[in-house]
Amino acid sequence: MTDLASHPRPRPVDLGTLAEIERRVLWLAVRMVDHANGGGPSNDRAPDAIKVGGHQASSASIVSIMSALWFGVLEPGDRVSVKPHASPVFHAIQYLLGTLDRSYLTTLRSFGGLQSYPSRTKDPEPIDFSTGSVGLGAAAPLFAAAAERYVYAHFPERVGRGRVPRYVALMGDAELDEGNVWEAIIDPATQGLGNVTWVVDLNRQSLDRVIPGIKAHRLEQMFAANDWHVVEVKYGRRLQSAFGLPGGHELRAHIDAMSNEQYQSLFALRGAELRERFCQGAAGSLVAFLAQWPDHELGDLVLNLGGHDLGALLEAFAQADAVTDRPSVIFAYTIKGWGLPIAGDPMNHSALLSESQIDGARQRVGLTIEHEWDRFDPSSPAGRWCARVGMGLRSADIFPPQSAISVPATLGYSPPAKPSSTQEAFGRLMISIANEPSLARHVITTSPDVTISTNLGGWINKVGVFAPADEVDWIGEGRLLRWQPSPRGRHIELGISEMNLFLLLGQLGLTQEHTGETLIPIGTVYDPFVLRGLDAFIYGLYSGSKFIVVGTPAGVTLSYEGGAHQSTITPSVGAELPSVSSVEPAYGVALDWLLCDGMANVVDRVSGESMYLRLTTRPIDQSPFVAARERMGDDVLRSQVLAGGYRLH
Ligand SMILES: Cc1ncc(C[n+]2csc(CCOP(=O)(O)OP(=O)(O)O)c2C)c(N)n1
Ligand SMILES: [Mg+2]
Repeated sequence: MTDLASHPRPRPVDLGTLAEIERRVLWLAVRMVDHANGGGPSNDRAPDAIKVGGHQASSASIVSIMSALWFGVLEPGDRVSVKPHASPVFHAIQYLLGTLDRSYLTTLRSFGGLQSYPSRTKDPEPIDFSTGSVGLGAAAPLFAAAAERYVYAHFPERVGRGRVPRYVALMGDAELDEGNVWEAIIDPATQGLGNVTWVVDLNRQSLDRVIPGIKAHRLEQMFAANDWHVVEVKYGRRLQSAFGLPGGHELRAHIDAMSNEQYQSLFALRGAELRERFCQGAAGSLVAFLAQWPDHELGDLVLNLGGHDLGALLEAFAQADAVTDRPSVIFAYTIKGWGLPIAGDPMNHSALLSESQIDGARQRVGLTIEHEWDRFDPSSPAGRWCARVGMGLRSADIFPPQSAISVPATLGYSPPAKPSSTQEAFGRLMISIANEPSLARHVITTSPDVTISTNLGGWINKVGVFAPADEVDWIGEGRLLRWQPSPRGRHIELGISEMNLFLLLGQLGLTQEHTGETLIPIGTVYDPFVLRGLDAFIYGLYSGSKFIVVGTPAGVTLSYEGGAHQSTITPSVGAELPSVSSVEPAYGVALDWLLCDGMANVVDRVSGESMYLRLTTRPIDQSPFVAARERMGDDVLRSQVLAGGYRLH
């Protein structure tokens, strides 16, 4: 497998130019939201138009991180998920890079325009990961990197340009409230992915409030306990140099001990008032130390956080790159609404700048109304840098072609004479797939600790379990089931997290788009527990992923399993969800045809859909279907099965 230690250092970017780009990105993002809400001279909305919304403060919070990342770090092929409310920042960057046409800047949140949240399937420019349901987009790059690790192990020729791309997630701090984030990092299948970096935009605010007692340190320990490399970008350079002065350590200790609420309240204050609030609870020696800064400079000092220090951010990304044997997380301390009059206001989540505030912001970046949407002058340093970075990043995603995958119309299933169940047939069909190497090489299975009880044992016996490096088979030796983890295995075993199942399936079903190699992912789960992963199921479909999920056993009566194992509403889930065909075959041969059709649909990246199969452990007499085949012939019956219904006599 390719060495993950192949990341070059970030490009040597001029910090002055980077700061100029950062300010322009902020302006464009803020103005896009303003325009969407009817602001500005190009206003063509009725004054009583419905509230459109948009998030200027959330965008401002992450503008430094995203500017540093795109203009100082990313290389072709790297993949990034962007927190939902930073969509305007993302589009502003794509515009400056020359990837997004100017006409889109005035279409945020309008029909056919830029989406409120980054969307793989609906936005006009390439988006690596959709986001929106907080926590899911944050975790997606980790699973994409796990999927890519699998692809590179099985198709080493797919390692593009001799380097393993970065997988970066940019997330809000409140996204760490979502349990799926922790389920993701704890799973053995996501361990050791040194090309993954998460960046937490630590502005200490969520939607409603300043988050009480959010203890970054505790969160950092949770990552470290899961073997993540933790990087902290807490203080900007002004604060760091103040800490270095005699007595400066007291300043640091005072800030570190301060509650989020007290710190956040400083943003509303100026001059002497700010000094008084900041010094509450401080020792006399610290008050004396701070006297060297006049009132009008104190705010710039004590509110100087590292998440807006471009040099500190580039250094943090370099530290993340340097650790290549496990994922990294960067805790970047930021200010929600940074650089705007609403900075740090606890109620700023959905706040919009007034017209005069927009005028002020436009002036601060040196633009007039006539030129407010302009790109940089192409001959200026910022203009040249944007063009150079844009050209480089756009050169990604040209993959060497892959040979066609041919999926047969049938795996030749022959039903047993005695009654049998669809789950039993599924197990036998998977063995048939294993016996067709050209097909099996693209098929990958995964399951949240129900591999054996969903009948994948025979398949595993033939194809083995995936692990990044060879492991000893401690379990299988001398038994019927071989459980031999190795880079050649074709099954990824997960812990009992249905969220992780669907997040992984979602990313396995996008390897064509991310790596150029199509996989046919088949996940198995007890059908009642599909609902435990439902939001990630929806997320995968919305992202345009293609996969097969097998809910088995399914049904209202799982006999001895009792009431807790009844999947009563999953049929309607399957029927209601778009982009997935939901089927519940009764007979083994019907399942054979459907499974083949499902695989062909996964391979068809243009018009194919995902498939949700509900199977059962109840054996039934197969002879009525045998009779139907004789009566109608396979061609007719098969087309009726695939269409969704057929007649038995
Ligand atoms: C699953 C889910 N629940 C709730 C929301 C509504 N929501 C959107 S953003 C947000 C708060 C996000 O706070 P944070 O992640 O800290 O972002 P930031 O402060 O950067 O805006 C909430 C509750 C959502 N989008 N998804
Ligand atoms: Mg936040």
